Amino acid sequence: MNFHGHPARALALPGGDRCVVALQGAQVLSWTPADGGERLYLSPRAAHDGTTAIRGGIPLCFPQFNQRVLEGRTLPKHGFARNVRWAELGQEAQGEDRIALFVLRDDEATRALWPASFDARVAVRLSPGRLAVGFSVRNTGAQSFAFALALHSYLRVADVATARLHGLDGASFWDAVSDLQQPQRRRVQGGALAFRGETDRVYASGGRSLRLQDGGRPLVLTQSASMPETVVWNPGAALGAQLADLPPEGWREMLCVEAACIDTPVVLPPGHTWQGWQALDARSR
Ligand code: TA6
Repeated sequence: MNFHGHPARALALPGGDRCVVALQGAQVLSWTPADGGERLYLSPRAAHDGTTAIRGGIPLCFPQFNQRVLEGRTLPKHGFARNVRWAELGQEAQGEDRIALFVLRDDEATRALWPASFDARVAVRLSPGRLAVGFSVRNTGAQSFAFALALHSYLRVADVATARLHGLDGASFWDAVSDLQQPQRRRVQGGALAFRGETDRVYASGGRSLRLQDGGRPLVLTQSASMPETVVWNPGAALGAQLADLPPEGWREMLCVEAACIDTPVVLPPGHTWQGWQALDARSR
């Protein structure tokens, strides 16, 4: 199928839950639980040329986060996994759930950017009221390699100014807006997180379950212990206006809450596999 210009695959449950995954980046672009509307933000101005990063959904940042340098090489911002087409391995049913599996292996183009032999998989699991994205990577080469990653989820909110993110009270964080020149500086979150202007923080969230309150629509976010950080990003009006692939008011309708493994890159020895996941739960509780 084609979804807003992106070659994609759809997953659907008999109860009405649905999600759509682009082949580029194995990136979830849409998730609509049966008893509600769209829960992910996809910019109407997102590129769909097959190689430019798609602004919205759940991009996978791999093998680096933002513009950090790994193993002496400068990789593209947020790595290359989100810029390339993944192969679909198929779909399967497990109980009430449906799972779609995608794979990316190293090739000449990836090795030119990052000298690693790998087999990376994305598993998108759609359950009633719930969406989980799992990522695994196996080192298929003879040398260890290091990587950082994030599931850079763009959540749809009615108005970011009234949204609140609960669950990070007491967690330490690094603020990329105010402390960019002080990478070691840490602050501590007090209470729920509200959004006034540009927000770009890396929280040591260590297994906490978070709750995004957006009007009457709560969303519970969980992530694997292998992803010890949560990045919270909203560009605000000024930076939002500079992003050509975001409409002028688009920043109001999105909030990125990203499961991440950034501060200490993973070092993966030959033959070993690393796994991580993030789950979004819209079931009322
Ligand atoms: O996750 C937050 C962040 O690293 C921000 O600093 C911001 O740059 C954002 O990701 C989006 O990056 P992108 O390359 O997709 O425009």
